[in-house]
Amino acid sequence: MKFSAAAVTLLGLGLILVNLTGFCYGALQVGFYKGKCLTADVETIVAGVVRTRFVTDQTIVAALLRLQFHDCFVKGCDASILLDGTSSEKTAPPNLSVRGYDIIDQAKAAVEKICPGVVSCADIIAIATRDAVSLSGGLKYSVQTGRRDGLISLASNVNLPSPSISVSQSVAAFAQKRLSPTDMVLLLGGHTVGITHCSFIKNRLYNFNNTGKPDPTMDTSLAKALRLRCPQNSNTDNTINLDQNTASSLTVDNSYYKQLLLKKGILQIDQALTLDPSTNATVVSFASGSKFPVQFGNAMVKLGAIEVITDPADRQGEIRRSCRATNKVSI
Ligand code: HEM
Ligand SMILES: *[C@@H]1O[C@H](CO)[C@@H](O)[C@H](O)[C@H]1NC(C)=O
Ligand SMILES: *[C@@H]1O[C@H](CO)[C@@H](O)[C@H](O)[C@H]1NC(C)=O
Ligand SMILES: CC(=O)N[C@H]1CO[C@H](CO)[C@@H](O)[C@@H]1O
Repeated sequence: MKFSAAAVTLLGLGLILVNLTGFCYGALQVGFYKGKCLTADVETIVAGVVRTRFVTDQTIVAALLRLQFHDCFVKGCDASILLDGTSSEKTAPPNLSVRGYDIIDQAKAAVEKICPGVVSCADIIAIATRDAVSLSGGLKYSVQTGRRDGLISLASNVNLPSPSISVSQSVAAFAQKRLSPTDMVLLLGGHTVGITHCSFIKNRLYNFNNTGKPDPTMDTSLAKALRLRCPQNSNTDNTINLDQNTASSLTVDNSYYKQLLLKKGILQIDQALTLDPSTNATVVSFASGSKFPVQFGNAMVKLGAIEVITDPADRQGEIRRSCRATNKVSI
């Protein structure tokens, strides 16, 4: 008895020591900015900017979701995607058509005006994305904050999955970020809003897997309609809704999974989720019932926690003054 009490005390001391030496990183938390800005609430300021923009442009939901995914999958959720520069992340080909930078600038300007030097750009991405999701029919999940902004942004770090990746390759890419196959299926549910371009799916429409034929796993009438929208030898790169249910192509709901079961997935990886034994049951389960909103929120929180910098003592992080540049001359 005595011995174990002493052991517990020792263990406790050890944990305190570990904390003092900074070995244990500060964790993300809900409401990190509560009380940090004396005259206003940080999340309320960001929400106002997002709401105002949403009134005139509902496509910001898709823009912000994709922006957060691309930020978090490359060097963690540290706003590295926002840095300008001739060879920064945003100049890498997969960024092509990533949007929403201006909304983050606007939200940053609004918080800096009231509370300078306090709120990271990485947190603004997470808060703004959560707000956009909730404005478009999704759940207002409790967003975690406390991230610091990174100092490095290199196009050569960008290694994002391609739309024709196989399910097992995609599972592996998400596993590298400590996300499960279920998290992956949920996060790909982000494709319930937004658009893609013909260039990403032409292979499925005309010459799938070098067969000279369309992808047999796509609904034949959808393939026919998309061939009209995406002529084989045209230079115009038209856009296509990722959620083919026109009534909900701007809504964060489970319609994406229902469309997949109708063989109306747009990207190859979307449809592949119904074909692979490691993901097909998950698709079926989210296509019905009401589990999606809560679980999507949970998955977004996990996405937002990838490789974050939270410790102020960590020399790799800072609170940027402008989201487009590091405070010091960049390295
Ligand atoms: C294997 C993983 C993924 C692949 C291969 C992938 C691929 C793509 C591609 C090719 C596009 C179309 C880009 C264009 O035509 O301009 C796209 C759009 C989009 N992606 Fe993903 N994606 C993946 C995961 C995710 C995740 C995890 C999210 C968010 C949770 C997400 C959210 C979006 C959104 C919202 C759009 C529409 C963007 C817009 O309308 O501006 N994607 N994705
Ligand atoms: C594409 O073709 C290769 C080689 O024939 C085959 O192994 C692979 O399974 C095919 N992929 C798809 C998605 O049909
Ligand atoms: C998933 O695929 C496996 C293997 O093809 C199959 O046995 C199973 O019934 C499928 N599950 C669902 C829910 O479709
Ligand atoms: C916003 C931005 O920097 N977009 C770039 C994305 O990548 C393409 C291709 O590398 C560039 O041409 C864009 O300027």
